[in-house]
Amino acid sequence: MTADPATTYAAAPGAEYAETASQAYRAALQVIESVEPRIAAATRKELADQRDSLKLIASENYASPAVLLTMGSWLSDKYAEGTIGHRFYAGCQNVDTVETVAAEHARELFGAPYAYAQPHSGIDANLVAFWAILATRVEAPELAALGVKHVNDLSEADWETLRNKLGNQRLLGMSLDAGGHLTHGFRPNISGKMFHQRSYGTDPETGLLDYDALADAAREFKPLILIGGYSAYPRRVNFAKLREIADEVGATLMVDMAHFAGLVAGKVFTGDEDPVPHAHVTTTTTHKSLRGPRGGLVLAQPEYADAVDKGCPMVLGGPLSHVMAAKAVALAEARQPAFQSYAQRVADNAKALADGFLKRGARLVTGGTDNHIVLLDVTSFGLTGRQAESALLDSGVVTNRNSIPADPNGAWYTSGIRFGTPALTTRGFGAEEFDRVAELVVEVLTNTEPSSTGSGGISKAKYKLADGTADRVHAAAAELLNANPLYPGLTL
Ligand code: DSN
Repeated sequence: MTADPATTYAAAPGAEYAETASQAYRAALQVIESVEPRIAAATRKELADQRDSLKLIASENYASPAVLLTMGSWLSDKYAEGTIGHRFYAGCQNVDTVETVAAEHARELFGAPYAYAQPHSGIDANLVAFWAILATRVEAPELAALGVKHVNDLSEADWETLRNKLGNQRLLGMSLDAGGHLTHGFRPNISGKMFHQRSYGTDPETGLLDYDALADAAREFKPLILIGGYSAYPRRVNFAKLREIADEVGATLMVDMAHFAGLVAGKVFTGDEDPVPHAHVTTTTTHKSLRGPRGGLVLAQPEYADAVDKGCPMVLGGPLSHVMAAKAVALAEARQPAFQSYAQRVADNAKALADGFLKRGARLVTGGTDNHIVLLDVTSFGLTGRQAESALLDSGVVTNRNSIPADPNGAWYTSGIRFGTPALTTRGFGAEEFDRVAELVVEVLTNTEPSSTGSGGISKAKYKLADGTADRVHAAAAELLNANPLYPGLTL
């Protein structure tokens, strides 16, 4: 089960400059230690912990040392509100270069007419997209009808009317328990408060997206914005169909590809499964399957580009220039052929993990996967997601609990565990290792039982892991991890 070094190198950029990166990190940690030793210690410990655990959180990955090192610079110190070549501060020539290069790589990689690299996170990217769509679809026509160029020129009464219109638009997104995201209209999130929202779900029998039901919901609700994309749906989406539905009802199609941007960049999702040519506006984070720094990105068709470009001051303050620089480095990495083999392995490995669960009798939402996510229904083990997540963590397997459709245990305890393959694929794991991961997970869950509440009931949080299980699984995981080292050659 030893990883092929050639594949590991291709999958995890950085091994070729590991010694230089080691020197850089040793020096940096020495400097940090001289100021606040606890932070140096926590930073060292985080690497050790990540090296020693099976990281299966679908939204996490391991960025290359080049990406990580890029963030530790004086670019962090520069304010650069505005856009490229049009800043509200002097001295932004180097930030202009950084943002230009990041946007250029994003456009080339995704084949997008326009890219905006400033959002600090996924929620920021989505807020920029929402307001750019509102500005284009609602504000601009209203201003034109009133013969006014800028909102500041509106009378108080007209501004009040426009504000009410902007705040009363409709949004249709995937429901949280079907796999949608908080920012797609979930009521406690700002997206559910600023929009009149409704959600679409999945077929109750198959767990799959039902395009006919979605079209019916769109026809009835007539949203201004139809959102595609997910954070826990284990299947591919036909974005050409979503665009047809959006066009039929006059909606703008916005796709949040945060989870699967790496599969789009790596050309695993092409044609109808590639959202970028179909969506009017596409948003993403840069740190999940895309394997870059923590941050956001917006791609847009030309008719939305000007409005997206006003992300600052519309929604954002000063861009994080050091992170935009790291986005540029990560996007440059993603344009290398090796990234495509990594992306294909992410999808192949998810299938291997799903097959490993299925052949051991576990129940998966939708019966399998064809992206990077596997959603395990743990009620078949008699557990809640909370109990399963904790028992797995005790055994060195890091996951997160997740709702499943019509979840009987609600959004806190949940009935599912979401698994993702990007991080361990970056480490070099292949199908054989993922089958072994499935075996270890099943071993933990079959050896876990719920505890009583103390007042006669069954707890949704407390559990008992059979003696010896955690040690056995830790040891088996260590074998897999040692054969596929994280940041090979990097020593602190
Ligand atoms: N928290 C991310 C995820 O785990 O999917 C999305 O925001």
